[in-house]
Amino acid sequence: MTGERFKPVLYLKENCPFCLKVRIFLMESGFASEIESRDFVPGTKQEEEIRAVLQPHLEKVSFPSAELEPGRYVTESDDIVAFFAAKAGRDPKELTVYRNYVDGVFAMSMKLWKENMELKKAASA
Ligand SMILES: N[C@@H](CCC(=O)N[C@@H](CS)C(=O)NCC(=O)O)C(=O)O
Repeated sequence: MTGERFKPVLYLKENCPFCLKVRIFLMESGFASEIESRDFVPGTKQEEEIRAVLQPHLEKVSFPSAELEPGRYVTESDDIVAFFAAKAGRDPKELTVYRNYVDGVFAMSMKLWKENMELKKAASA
């Protein structure tokens, strides 16, 4: 027994827009020091190692992923933010940078991604 408190572990992929959402929330809320983050660059050995850790605990590995409590693994960025927001006693909607990112650049990139998918589908039909 070490007596050390469990810190949630966050698995983040570099340049992933969903991971950036969680990163911004943690930084702006001041909660970043309460978690342990494991970042990786796609295509590296580190990614393989992280996927091997997560695989047994998740139906489908995606990023961000987190072990929020011992043995409790989740993947949805909104669920991860909601968990940390509750812990931090912060409402994400009241965080200016977070809200600007989610409603601005993030929403726009999702819209463009969907449009691109639809155009590709139509072009190949
Ligand atoms: N709805 C998910 C979407 C996450 C997602 O699609 N993440 C991408 C990375 S940007 C991913 O994990 N792709 C599959 C993979 O890398 O194996 C969320 O909000 O967390």
